[in-house]
Amino acid sequence: QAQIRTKLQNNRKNGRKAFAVLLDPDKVELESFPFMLAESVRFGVDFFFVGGSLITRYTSDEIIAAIHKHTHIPAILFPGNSLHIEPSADAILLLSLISGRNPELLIGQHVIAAPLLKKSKLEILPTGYMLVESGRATTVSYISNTTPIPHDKPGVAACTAMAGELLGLQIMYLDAGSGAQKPVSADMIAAVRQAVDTPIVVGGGINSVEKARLALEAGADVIVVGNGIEKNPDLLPEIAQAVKSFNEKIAA
Ligand code: 1GP
Repeated sequence: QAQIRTKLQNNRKNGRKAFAVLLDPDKVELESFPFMLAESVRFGVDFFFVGGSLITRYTSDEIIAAIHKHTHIPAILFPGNSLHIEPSADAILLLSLISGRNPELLIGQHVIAAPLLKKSKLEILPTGYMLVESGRATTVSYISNTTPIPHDKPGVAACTAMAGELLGLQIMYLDAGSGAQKPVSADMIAAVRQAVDTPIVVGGGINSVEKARLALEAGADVIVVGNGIEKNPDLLPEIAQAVKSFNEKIAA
């Protein structure tokens, strides 16, 4: 039942890191998609996050069907709003946008989604979602109508995560937004790591092995990469390898 949560908690206990690839239905190329899925299996991608703030082209169900056809990697919804719920996925990051003060994204959409989620077989992953300022306006900051946490205020992020954990949220997701100019800083990840015991997911602007390593060393449990792989498919095996060697070092 709670397979993904259990995996995340066990990883957290053992210091193991995980690699999630973000699949934005607006950016996936369906022709080359099976190859990308095969690469993900080959290099040990742990999770697919499926979603985006705005979906205009393919719907998530096409993407999820392909994931299920070609892999056993869990497809986790990363929804922009309650319209993005797709019951054929394996799980959903039930995001509460705790860095913002927009009640719709803190609780409003959740009320709308609750009966649907209760009926579905989706594993629910209650997640404190924190947007972090990234050097330029991202789609998510515009669409969510919220002010992100300033890049150089790790203390604000730490207190926000603490509050989220006290409210019972089980995962903290620090996101600089897709295509961010600067990813979440190592200082901020480390401050959140010190503040809470939950698994920490970090994404947005991780477009090199170096940036991935910095996030892992600072305390990220899961790193998420989307844009970087869309632009340079070789980044998938490279980052997968970096995560793997990180885990091998810990095991040794
Ligand atoms: C965005 O965390 C994700 O919500 C991933 O961002 O597309 O910049 O990798 P990128």
